[in-house]
Amino acid sequence: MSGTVFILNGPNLNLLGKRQPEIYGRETLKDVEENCTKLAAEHGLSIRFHQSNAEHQIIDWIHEARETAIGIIINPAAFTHTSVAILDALNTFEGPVLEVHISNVHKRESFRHHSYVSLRADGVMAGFGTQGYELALLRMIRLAGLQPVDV
Ligand code: CA2
Repeated sequence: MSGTVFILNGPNLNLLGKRQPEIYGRETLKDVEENCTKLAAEHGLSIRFHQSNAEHQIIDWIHEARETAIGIIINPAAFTHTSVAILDALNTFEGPVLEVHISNVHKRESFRHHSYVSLRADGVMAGFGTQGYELALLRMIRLAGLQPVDV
């Protein structure tokens, strides 16, 4: 394996696939983890996949990633729109950061249009459903230098 990518998920995403399928689809977070694990392995990467409803836990994982990860993919969920603390933590991480939203936040309520995390993210996926995680991982594979990158 040539590196580890942290995939971090914020509050209520443990309910993925179990509630509001019209917004978030039918795949569970376990399904997303399995898909990402398989894709990462195909490219010689490993992943650490986590979800928490607690802001401090997400910050602690970002700190851990500083020591061990080549990149972070994060769906901060509602903390996207509120958390300066998660932004500050991400600003201490030196590798690529990709932000994922399952839904198209720009098509939803105006309070979802602003993201603190986007001030740090190198790229943002929104509205691609749970496939957005795999698309972000493919981008991470490029950024990690495992495939050529143009921009
Ligand atoms: O679209 C996304 O991925 C969001 O990050 C999801 C957050 C929301 O606050 C953001 O604005 C956009 C909410 C996550 C809640 O996840 C659930 C999943 C299934 C059922 C209920 C909640």
